[in-house]
Amino acid sequence: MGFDGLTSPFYSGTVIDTWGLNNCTYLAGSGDTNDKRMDGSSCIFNDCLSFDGSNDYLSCGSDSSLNLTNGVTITFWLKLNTLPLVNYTELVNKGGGSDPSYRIRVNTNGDFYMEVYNLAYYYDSHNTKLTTDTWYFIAGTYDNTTGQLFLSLNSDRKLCGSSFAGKLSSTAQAIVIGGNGGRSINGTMDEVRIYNSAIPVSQIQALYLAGLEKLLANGGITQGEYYQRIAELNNSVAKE
Ligand SMILES: [Ca+2]
Ligand SMILES: [Ca+2]
Repeated sequence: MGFDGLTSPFYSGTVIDTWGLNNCTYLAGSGDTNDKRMDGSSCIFNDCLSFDGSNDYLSCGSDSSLNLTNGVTITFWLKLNTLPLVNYTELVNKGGGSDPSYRIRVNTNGDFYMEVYNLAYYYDSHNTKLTTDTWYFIAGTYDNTTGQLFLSLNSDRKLCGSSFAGKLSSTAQAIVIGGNGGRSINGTMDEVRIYNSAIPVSQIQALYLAGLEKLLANGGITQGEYYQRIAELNNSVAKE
């Protein structure tokens, strides 16, 4: 879901999913008519969506294609304007409460974590906390055959657990992005992707590199930061 092709001003309505099965409705909260569509140097690829921290989120339905019981990958680009006001703020969340499945959330201190559910919650946070005004590439994978849960921040990939077991629970609850109405981010997201398996680390690194190239071309990062991030990426490629 690239958030591309939206006409400005955009503050509510449909955001197209490229799978075609999970178009989202953008909900901004009553009376909020601020333009949510951003472009150019404010984004990674073409257009992106901003969230104001109050009620803004995407609800993307509960099509059965999103019940990813064998494994899941969630990837997206995120830049926070402020840290969340409450813990458990949703970045991407399929299910919740007594009926969860998979999600990535962020806390008020910048801790972010991936959580999967199979009779019990399995979760762990990344070693690095998120800060504001920085574009991050975040990727989480869970593979039900290995039981491994990985969480990546840019090129820093952490094995969060390897003793989990079994298929993820299905849920009839809708998937939400950027919040859930009560717990919403103040920031920008771009290129949210959800896969029905744990994709290889090489593919995650390629997604990160493609976004980095665009950030540099857009002027979203300095050349110095670009070279630093490329060096970190090359180190991580060598380690894998
Ligand atoms: Ca985009
Ligand atoms: Ca709002």
